[in-house]
Amino acid sequence: MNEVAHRIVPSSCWECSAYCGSLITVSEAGRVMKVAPNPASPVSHGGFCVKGIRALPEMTYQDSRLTHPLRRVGPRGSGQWERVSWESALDEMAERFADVRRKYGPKSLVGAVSGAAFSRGPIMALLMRSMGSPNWMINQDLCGGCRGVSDKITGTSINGGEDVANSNCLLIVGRNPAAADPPQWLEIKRSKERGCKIVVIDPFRTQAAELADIWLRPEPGTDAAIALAFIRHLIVNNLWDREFVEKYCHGFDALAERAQRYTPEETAALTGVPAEDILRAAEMYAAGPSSFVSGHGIDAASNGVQTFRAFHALVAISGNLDKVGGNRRAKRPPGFRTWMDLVHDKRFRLPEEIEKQTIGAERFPLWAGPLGWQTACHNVSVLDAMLTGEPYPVRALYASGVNITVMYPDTRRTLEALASLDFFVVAAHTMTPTAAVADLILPKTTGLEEEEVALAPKGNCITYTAAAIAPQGEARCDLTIAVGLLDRMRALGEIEAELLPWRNREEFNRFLIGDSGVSLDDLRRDGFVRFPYTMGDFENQKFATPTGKVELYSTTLESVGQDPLPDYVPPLDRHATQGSRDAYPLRLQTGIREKTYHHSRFREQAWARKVSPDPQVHVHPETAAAYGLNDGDWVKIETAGGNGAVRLKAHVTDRTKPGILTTGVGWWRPEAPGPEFGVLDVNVNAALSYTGLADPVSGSVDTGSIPCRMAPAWTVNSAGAVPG
Ligand SMILES: Nc1nc2c(c(=O)[nH]1)N[C@H]1C(S)=C(S)[C@@H](COP(=O)(O)OP(=O)(O)OC[C@H]3O[C@@H](n4cnc5c(=O)[nH]c(N)nc54)[C@H](O)[C@@H]3O)O[C@H]1N2
Ligand SMILES: Nc1nc2c(c(=O)[nH]1)N[C@H]1C(S)=C(S)[C@@H](COP(=O)(O)OP(=O)(O)OC[C@H]3O[C@@H](n4cnc5c(=O)[nH]c(N)nc54)[C@H](O)[C@@H]3O)O[C@H]1N2
Ligand code: SF4
Ligand SMILES: [Mo]
Repeated sequence: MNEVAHRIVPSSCWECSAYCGSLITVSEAGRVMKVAPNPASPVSHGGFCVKGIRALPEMTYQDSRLTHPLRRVGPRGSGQWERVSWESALDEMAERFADVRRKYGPKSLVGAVSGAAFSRGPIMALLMRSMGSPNWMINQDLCGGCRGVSDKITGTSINGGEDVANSNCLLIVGRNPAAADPPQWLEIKRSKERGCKIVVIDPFRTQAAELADIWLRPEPGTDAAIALAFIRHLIVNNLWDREFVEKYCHGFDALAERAQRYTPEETAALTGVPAEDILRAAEMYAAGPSSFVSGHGIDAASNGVQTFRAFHALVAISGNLDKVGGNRRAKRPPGFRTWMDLVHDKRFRLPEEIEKQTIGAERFPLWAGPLGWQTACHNVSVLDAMLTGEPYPVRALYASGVNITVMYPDTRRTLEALASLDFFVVAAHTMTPTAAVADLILPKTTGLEEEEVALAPKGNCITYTAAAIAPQGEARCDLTIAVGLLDRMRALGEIEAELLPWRNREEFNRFLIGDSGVSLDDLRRDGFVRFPYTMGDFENQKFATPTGKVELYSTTLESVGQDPLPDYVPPLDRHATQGSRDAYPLRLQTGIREKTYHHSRFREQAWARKVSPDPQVHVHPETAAAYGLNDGDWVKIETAGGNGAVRLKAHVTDRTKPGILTTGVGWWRPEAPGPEFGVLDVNVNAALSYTGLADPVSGSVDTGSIPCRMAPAWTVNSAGAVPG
């Protein structure tokens, strides 16, 4: 077909949290012909990536796109489906939810979504609350949650506020921007060219480490000690910002005392980083203004909140908070509401006594429930509740925009928990190992088909995602699905409260914009709207902590019996005995990003599989030699406390450290037999544990630094991989 370009629609890509500005060329026939970067975007400055350009349109148009509701006809997981109308899909969903609600109570209904980083997060939370359940599961215990909790309770509020473009020193910690955030990587390279210094803390030699002036290569999980050594260096040498600390910080003396222990020598012993490198890096950071750029590498960890507390305290006492070239605090046009605001807004809440029963709130009060960062559940406890009925039964689940079977650790347990449910619904674009075990699948719109309005802290702007084209087939957006379900629940008399008052996206988006003065017309015209803001205005932009100051000493942590001062806590040890130590002599790092994939997405796209055909595990040459491994050999990996083995393909490289195996996450094989689609074979989460040792504040488990063992047990022949 000869297509004629008809219009260019300014939009924003939402395939990852970089929110790049895009320009979408749409044909006369209403088909997307091209997705390109928008150079005018204040968020991405022309940066973009192949996932936005290629994967998003392909996901929208691929033959395997889900375009109408599917209802299970055979046994669960048998792959036998019938096409049903939306009417009958939503009728069934409402009836089954109502049954469960009557039998087990409203709290036995749970939603699962990625979190309040996308609109589907608050929509799910408010949908569940409307039916009387405080329970919604988010990904953030595995993603950014330790950072989020620390940022909140410390009062820094700097998430997304790295001022890379104006900084004199970037402190990049546990972050791999070349793969994970292409627009930020572009900005980092530009900063380096103009003379900005770069300190990288990462056990793996990333491209950022190669660009760095100083690369610190610690033992995984020991970063807090380095942050405390920096703090000590600033204090001992009088390089801290006395004026800011005296006026706006709580607990400096106690912090100073705590940091005393972290001499360069002591820190070197704890982290494996040479003392002189720690000192040089601390001096570089102290010269400032410096910007702390953090990532997943120090987040999903059993000591993640304490590690972030140490870095957030460093940012504050060094005077880099809300300073040009430092870490900007979150800005917004007055009157604009974020998705996180909706989740916390008093108007959309259940009574406190119900919210306190959110699953996991008792054990992790600063994570789950009314005091929690996002008010969501603790996932592991929800899976427990499905399997045991404790603290109360969970019998029905609606999952939208998450692929929990692949992305939650301990795949077998997740599958067991899902199989135990009375009813399970998934909203998705394509068949996934999660959707494959559902009772009902609802077809979801993609980021080319639905309108989204969001605050983008990175660009100090409101971004706009256009519904550039009509949905393929009968795909619907999350709000439309939620409204359809609630209408039916209302008719059945199974609503608790009207907590999702919007009928369509336009109403929802207009509510977010509120009286901020941002115009939807301007957003539609440009794809973004900038807003003015002031830096360092601490009198007007208060610190939202009990003392009203940046809490170096956290009264919030103290109130729940946790250490109020940042400290280095060794990652929780899954080795119960020396025997275990001998049996699991290596350590596994998971989650390193691949340019072609967003987690478990796009695994069905041929171009992506051509670029990254197999799940790789990076093995140091010394380790490879000790195991008699060659590059390209398949290996079997098991972890201490894990619930199975997985198969990965060895890539021998000195990017990783001896004794450490570094791999990605999100692997499954759409072409393999369902319902597993390889999820118990090549998906690293099948080898991990999700129970037991967790961060005492956020409930996060270690997805890195996990004791493991490896066996070169697999060979590949023309029939694929077979046990060797
Ligand atoms: N292409 C692509 N981009 C993505 C995603 C994707 O799936 N694909 N996912 C998006 C999402 S949701 C997220 S959360 C972000 C994550 O993006 P990043 O935060 O950049 O995470 P990673 O790419 O996993 O990089 C983590 C880095 O931490 C290092 N690391 C591991 N353990 C430690 C440690 O103990 N200490 C230190 N200092 N470093 C450590 C690893 O070696 C790695 O270099 O990426 C986003 N961008
Ligand atoms: N071991 C280990 N586990 C990890 C990690 C790790 O590093 N190691 N990383 C963690 C991190 S950082 C994260 S963020 C999570 C990611 O976990 P998930 O969020 O589950 O990951 P995705 O693969 O992006 O799954 C999103 C699913 O939703 C669909 N989807 C995409 N957009 C939309 C939409 O607009 N609406 C709806 N309804 N559906 C949509 C996609 O097609 C896909 O099937 O995994 C975590 N799990
Ligand atoms: S980095 Fe790629 S996937 Fe992420 S928002 Fe930008 S274009 Fe989209
Ligand atoms: Mo994430």
